[in-house]
Formats: sequence, C-alpha cells, structure tokens
Amino acid sequence: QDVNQPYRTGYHFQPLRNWMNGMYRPMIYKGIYHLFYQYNPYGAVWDVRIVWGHSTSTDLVNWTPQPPAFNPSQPSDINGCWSGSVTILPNGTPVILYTGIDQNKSQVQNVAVPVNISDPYLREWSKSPGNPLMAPNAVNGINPDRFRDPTTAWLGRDGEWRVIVGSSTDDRRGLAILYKSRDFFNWTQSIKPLHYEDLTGMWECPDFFPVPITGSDGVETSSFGEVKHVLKVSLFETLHDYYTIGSYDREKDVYVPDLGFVQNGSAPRLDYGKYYASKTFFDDVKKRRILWGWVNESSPAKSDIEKGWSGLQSFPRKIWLDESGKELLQWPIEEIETLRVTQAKWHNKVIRAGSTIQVHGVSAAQADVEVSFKVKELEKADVIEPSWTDPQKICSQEDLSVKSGLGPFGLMVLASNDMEEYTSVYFRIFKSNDTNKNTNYVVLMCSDQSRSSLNEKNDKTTFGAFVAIDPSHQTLSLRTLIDHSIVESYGGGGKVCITSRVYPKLAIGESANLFVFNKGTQSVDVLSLSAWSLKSAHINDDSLSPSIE
Ligand code: DQQ
Repeated sequence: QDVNQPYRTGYHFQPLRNWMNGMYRPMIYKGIYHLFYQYNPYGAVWDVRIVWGHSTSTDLVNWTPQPPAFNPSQPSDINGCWSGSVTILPNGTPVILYTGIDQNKSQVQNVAVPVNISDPYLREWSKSPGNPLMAPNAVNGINPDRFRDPTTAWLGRDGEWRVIVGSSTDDRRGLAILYKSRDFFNWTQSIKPLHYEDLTGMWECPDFFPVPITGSDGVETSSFGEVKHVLKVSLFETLHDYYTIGSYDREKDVYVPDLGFVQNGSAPRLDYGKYYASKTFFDDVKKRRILWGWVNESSPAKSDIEKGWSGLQSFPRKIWLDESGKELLQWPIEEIETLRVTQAKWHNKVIRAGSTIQVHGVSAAQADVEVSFKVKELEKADVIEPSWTDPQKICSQEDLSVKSGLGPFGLMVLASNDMEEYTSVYFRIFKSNDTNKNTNYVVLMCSDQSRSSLNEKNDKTTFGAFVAIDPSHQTLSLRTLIDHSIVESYGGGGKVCITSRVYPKLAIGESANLFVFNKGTQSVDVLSLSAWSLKSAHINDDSLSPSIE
C-alpha cells in the first residue's frame, strides 16, 4: 500500500478518488453485479451536482470501474442526480428510478433505462423525455426540498407497481409516500402513505422488502407468502439507519410495524456506528438478500481534500430474519473467504483477568477475525445501574480502565507496537435489574475509538449497543473485519453491527497488531479464534477500464 495513502482500503469498496456517498440498490444482471453510487467527479467533498457512479463485478469482491451511468443533463435533473433504486421488470429489464434536482431546485423523481439490454455491463443509460414522473405540486402538499430516494418498486396482486419516496412534513412527521403505476411510467400518488411516524423528521433512502419467516434465504421484492416485511429508513436528523419489522397489509396498502421507530423508545439500527443510506437487493443467483451501507469519513473535510477521497461502502452483508422474528441478522457475504490467506487459530485458551495476548501470524491491518468467548462465572457480573439505558453512553463513560466483574473482554485491533494507539471492540456482561426480562443478563458491545489515533483532529466517538443474547446458554461471538481505516464488527452472530472509521498514525501496515484482551476481574475462555490475513481485492484499480471521470 502507498505509504502516503495509509487509509485506503484493501477490500472495502471505494472509487479511485473523490467523494462517494449513498449507494443505490445494486443488482445482478446477466451474471454481472452492478453497484451504483453517489459520486462527485469534481472533488473529495459532497457537491449538489452529484452523478451516478457505476462499477461492475462478477463476485461482489473485485470491482471494475465503469463510466458514470448518468450525469445531470435534463431540466428534471440539471442540478443533480441524487439517490434512487433499480427495479427489474418481469421481462428482465432493469429500470432506474432516481431523484433529480430540477431547474427550480425542486426534488422530482425520474426514470432511466438501459440503451442496450444485451450489454451485460449496462454502460449506457437513457433518461425518459417524460421526466419527471413524480413532482411536488400545490395539490399534493409535498415539500420540494423533502421528496427523494425512490425505492425498488414492487408489484401488487392487482398488477400495479408500487414505490415509496421519502419525505417529511413541516412538523417533522416522517413519511413513506406511496405511488402506484400500471406501466411504470405514469405514477399516481396514493392518498395514504405506506407508513408515517411523527417526530422522526426527514426519511432518506427508505427500503421496503420481504423477509421469509424461516431460514436465511432472501426473496424477491414483490414476493408474498410466509414473510414479514421490513421498512428501513435513514433518519436525516440522526444520520443513522433504523429498521422496523412488521406486516404489509396488501388490501389497504399500508405497512403496520410490530414496533414503530419511536414506539419502543428507539428502533433497532442496522449498524450502531458510522453507517448510513443503506440499501438491499435480492441476489437471485444465490437466493439471498444483500445489504450495503455508506460509511463516511470521521476526519475533517480538509484531510479528505488532502487525501483526495472520501467515503467507503461497508462490506456487503447477507441479511435475514432471526428465528425470534424480532430482529434482523447480518453476516459478511461468503465471498470474503476468497480473500483469506494465512490463518491463526486458537482453541480453548484461557484469558486471565487483566491479560492481553497477541494474535501472531496475521497481517493485522487487513484481516478477518472470528472469536467466540465463554464466560463461566456469570454470577460475578455486576448489576447494571438502572440509569444505564443508553449503551453508547455506557461504552463512552466506562472506558477500559474501569473494571466490572465480567469484562470488558474482546479484541484490540489496529494497535501500535507500544500500545499508544488501538481500537477496542469488546463485551461487558451485567446482571439485569429488570425482573420482568426473560434473561438475567444484559450484554453490552462497544467499539471504542477513543485511543485509535494520536491525531486528535478526527472524530473518535465511541459506539455501543445491547446484544440480545443470554450468556448462560449461548456463546458470545465477535467477528471483526479490519481494513486499514475501517473496523466493521458483528456481535452475537450478526445481531449487532458496529462500524467505525479510524486513522492511526503508528498502527499502519506492518506496524499494526492484533490482541485479545480481558480487563475484567474474572478469567474468560476463548473457545475458538480464527484470524485470517486478507489479500487485497481489485477495486476500481483496473487501468484498462474506462475512466470513471
Ligand atoms: N444524499 C443524497 C440524497 C439522499 C442522501 C444526495 C443520503 O438523495 O437522501 O447525495 O446520502
């Protein structure tokens, strides 16, 4: 890796240079995966004149850059081509619905279709002269600054297409406005939104998809049957992606969440770290639903301009419904295994109280680590303070110097030789103070970036979440993908994900180390640990490919 560019990733998607943000529903077409993303060809910060960047892949790991799918060019998008989604029509043709910023700076919805459907790379797209297809007007009461990000459309039993567009009212009611169409080109707004919730603000990048009640396979977006539905929204006010699981009433065309975004205090998040504007797609070859999210920098814009780029995509994750029906599970797609090279392996290793043990034999700056812990003396756990209801706050207040009976224990990643820098991803176990709960324990997962870099200019916020597992029956597992400036962690087999960006000054390349630690007062067993060095994927680095500028 170029020493001047220590934060570029080895296997997380990013363009060769410049700014990237939200990514639009990827797709598989004629065996080729396509990824479209918000790309600023003019520099390393966001620009309203953003275009649709485009890359293709045969394995979701290695990516070839393609020319942008389209740029601002019509009155209906002359001020920017913003987010949108692909829908595959029943005849197999992909169609893109996207938000354009029109000549009046209003947000409107447009359509683009491939010029040559026999080109598996879909290099050329043409916009309909009929654009815009949906526009805010005096009658529909939609605010022209808050009307964006159409989803993948789905087909109802009545043969009509449905699509939702994110919006909000002036008094912060978030809305998924529903539109219907018979031919995909003429759309009518439904009187009722698919769903709305008060006091949630603008809903960006909504996603609405079915998940089978059993098993981990995915299904096509228009599928019905033995499924629940998921509505995910990116809340602009918090810059986090929240989801609800519920039922889609096909007769009334409304979505009824089991628990709303705000009903239960706060909805679950797809990721509790740096992660926004995510989208899923159904991979009909491997019968899975795949989720991708935008991971922004945690560095000041000045540093982004200096390094010439900003923004990554998380590693693609398979996503499915947990057997409880109450939460989604996520796991890195299996293709990551094609990058694995050397492996370090431990079995049944006791990590004594207060100890830190190095994992040797892996390139710790670019690795995939899976570890499972067993904690025997659960009765030694401290009772959680009744006021400790916000996991991120507990993780931030109680740094590693504060001991509790059980934990913190976990991984120290991107650690410098002298431990001046490290990022720790760990668990703490408490006894529950709530006798009504089914479990006697509360498991906390944290990703602590506070010591990640000697450079104080970056945002080093610590993240945290509760993991719904019972450590008296289940092993506590942690998987962490480390890639130079991104640390992507999966707790409890994918119940909780936390992604963070870090910019070590010392823990770079060969000088990065990996440790297992236990700062609690009781020993903890590592049942198994596997850590793999990952080789670099080819990501938009193919000089023979057309330039993305
Ligand atoms: N950014 C896009 C919008 C979307 C937001 C514009 C999320 O369409 O709402 O770049 O990244």
